[in-house]
Amino acid sequence: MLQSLAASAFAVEVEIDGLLYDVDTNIKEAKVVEHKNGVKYKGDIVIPDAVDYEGVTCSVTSIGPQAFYSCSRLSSVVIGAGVQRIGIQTFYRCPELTRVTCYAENPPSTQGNVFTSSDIGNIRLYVPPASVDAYKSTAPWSNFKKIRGIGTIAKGDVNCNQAVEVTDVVAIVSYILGEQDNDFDEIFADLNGDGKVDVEDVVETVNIILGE
Ligand SMILES: [Ca+2]
Ligand SMILES: [Ca+2]
Repeated sequence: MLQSLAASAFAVEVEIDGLLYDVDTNIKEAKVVEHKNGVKYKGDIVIPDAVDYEGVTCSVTSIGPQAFYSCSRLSSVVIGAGVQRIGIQTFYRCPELTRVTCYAENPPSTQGNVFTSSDIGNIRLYVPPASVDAYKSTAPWSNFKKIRGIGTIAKGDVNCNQAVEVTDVVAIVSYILGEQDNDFDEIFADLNGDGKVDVEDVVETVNIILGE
């Protein structure tokens, strides 16, 4: 009896879809926390708006301190709309992180430097279109290389100028040839979604231009 009372008073730690959370069904909130036993999150991570635990839907409202600390193989993170707070050193030293998508309308409040030792100047940030200005004026979010509105860029528009045209074909070819361009955005260049940018994507871009 005492045990069940204690359990109801505190958040429980639970793994859902590969992410570890502190879930509190009383207040219906969940916090993403660092994985245990040296396991590091890697690849493309999606933090949902909410998680279900024991029949209760809990909003994911925060990402805990050091949750993604030194995740050397973390490539991208999607942050759900419910996240309001991000703890200290949450994305400390994530050298392969190149893309952060944050659905929160208001830039989540941050504790200390959330992105210390990650190459924030080279990470792209995607946020709700109406919130771009807010992120651009709020540190540390304002330090991201490029801040763009989610869904405002079409496939094939790799230089993000709102048109798919011959300059985009040139940009993709240049990228394939190994030339670097700061405005180039790989995700919009992978038109067929196979995870790589190659001649097939050039063909698809040309087809868009030709209206096929
Ligand atoms: Ca373009
Ligand atoms: Ca491709």
